Amino acid sequence: MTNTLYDSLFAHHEGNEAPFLQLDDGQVVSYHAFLKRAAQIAHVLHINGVSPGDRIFVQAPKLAETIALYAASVQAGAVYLPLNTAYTLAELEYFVSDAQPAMIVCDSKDEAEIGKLATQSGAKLLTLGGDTPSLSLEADAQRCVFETVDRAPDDLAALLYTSGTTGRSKGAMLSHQNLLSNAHALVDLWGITNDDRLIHALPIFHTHGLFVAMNTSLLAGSEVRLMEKFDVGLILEELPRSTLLMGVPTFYTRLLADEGFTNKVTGNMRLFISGSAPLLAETHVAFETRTGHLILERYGMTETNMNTSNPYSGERRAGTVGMALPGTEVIVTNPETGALLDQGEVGMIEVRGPNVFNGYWQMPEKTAEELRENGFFITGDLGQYSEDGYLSIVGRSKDLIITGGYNVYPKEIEDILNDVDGVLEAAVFGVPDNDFGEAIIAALVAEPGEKPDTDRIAGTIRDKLSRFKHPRRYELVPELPRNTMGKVQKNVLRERYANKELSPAVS
Ligand code: MLC
Ligand code: AMP
Repeated sequence: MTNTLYDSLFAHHEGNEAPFLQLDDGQVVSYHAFLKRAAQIAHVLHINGVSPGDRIFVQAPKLAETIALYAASVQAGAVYLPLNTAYTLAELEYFVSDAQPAMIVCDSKDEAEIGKLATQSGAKLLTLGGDTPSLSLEADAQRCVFETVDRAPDDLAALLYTSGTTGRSKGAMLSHQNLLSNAHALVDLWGITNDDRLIHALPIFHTHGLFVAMNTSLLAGSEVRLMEKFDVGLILEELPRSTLLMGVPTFYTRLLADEGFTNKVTGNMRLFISGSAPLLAETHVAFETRTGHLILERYGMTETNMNTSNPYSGERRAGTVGMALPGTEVIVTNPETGALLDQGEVGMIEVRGPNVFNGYWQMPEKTAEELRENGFFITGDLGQYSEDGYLSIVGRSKDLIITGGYNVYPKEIEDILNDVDGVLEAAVFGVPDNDFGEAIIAALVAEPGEKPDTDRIAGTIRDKLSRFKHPRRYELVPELPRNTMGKVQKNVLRERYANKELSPAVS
């Protein structure tokens, strides 16, 4: 047995002095130096008791060291579990209890708070970032060579939590094969090589920034301009010496809103890729008019990595997500019967292939509901094929809001709002937003004779949920619209509030 994921992404760079990561402070980390650091960190995992298959729980800043921790986790045969840096302690508590990690790695500034979680769960705590990060200090003392742990293609490499319609997050179990097959497909399709220089401004705790962007760069040996966060000014500076940008639609609308974004600064660029949320056809057109470049839109999800992509060489069609990746099957079925539908008919998108995950962590019933025995994963996205084979996503059967590329399940927010004194019931939904694509609104029905205080409610939400999940507005309504079955009609609420001016964010 070997560890093909480690060998393919990392080991082959042994001795490669070419630049891998270029950081905001100008520091450059070569592939060779990166590998040595990853090996030192793999020793730290080992001596702190991390065994193959153990989860490493990571809520850490976007640093070269954090990416080396990901590499070390793969090399040591562990399961990498990255978490949104916006998550509150209350949110993290659930993930720790569910995943039972052997190690927690957090930002040094959060050591005291997250230390309590580590103590409760019995996990070893190490830190990254700041002046005296314990993981880095321990790594400094280790050897730069680590004997790679054998892993089979089906063994887990990562556990990524996605929120669920029931309000409870589910851990998607991603295998070595899932990650590697997808990286190969994308590198081939998008023609990524070691001549590329990627502007990396996405977070590194989700599929997009960690796997799509980082794994493809590692496989191809590209240079990565690692930005701590998305910043229009910095991107404008870097574009003339870069070739590739991967982003969510907000990246592109924000770039277009800046006059400095011209065909001059994009002259050296080879490819702009968009995904994680729908790219409006008007953004696609405005982008081409301004720069001469056609954004390449692709479609994926946490459970499946990438499923479809517009062609690199053929027509990139606005409003569509292109065709299935080579090796992956993407079909549209009748949501009730599962029967295959014809081109032009709208139905459930289902996906099968080496990219599709192994199931949800310790949730066999949920896995059985969404992953068919024949291997097709029921995505919850509704789509339609054109006659010439382009897939369009036309809606979702799941009650999901996507804001700036982050998924938010209304149920999680509604559960908290429904528990607030004076609130009879709540409905949370998304309305179109120029910047984030969708913005969150909460409609509240008061208990008879009560008048809920929305500032106090916003305070309750603030303590419990990440900032990106906070409703931007609360609306007190006499009742929620319902259909004859008694189900709340969110489409009616969405239409009712779609064109209303959003008041400043409630924080
Ligand atoms: C930040 N805020 C958000 C937000 N991001 N609110 C809603 N939705 C978001 N996505 C909050 C901030 O906390 C801040 O709160 C206020 O909104 C304004 O913040 P900002 O400074 O304008 O935001 P910024 O930090 O620039 O972040 C915006 C962003 C970021 C779009 C760059 O959200 C981002 O990087 N999104 C990418 C998400 C991603 O990687 N998704 C991939 C998932 S994988 P305050 O308190 O100041 O008001 C996946 C599979 C696939 O979906 O197919 O790829
Ligand atoms: P996540 O669970 O964060 O992986 O988000 C996956 C979801 O994002 C998918 O199920 C889709 O609903 C959505 N998504 C991803 N890419 C696109 C796209 N290009 N267009 C529309 N929706 C997308």
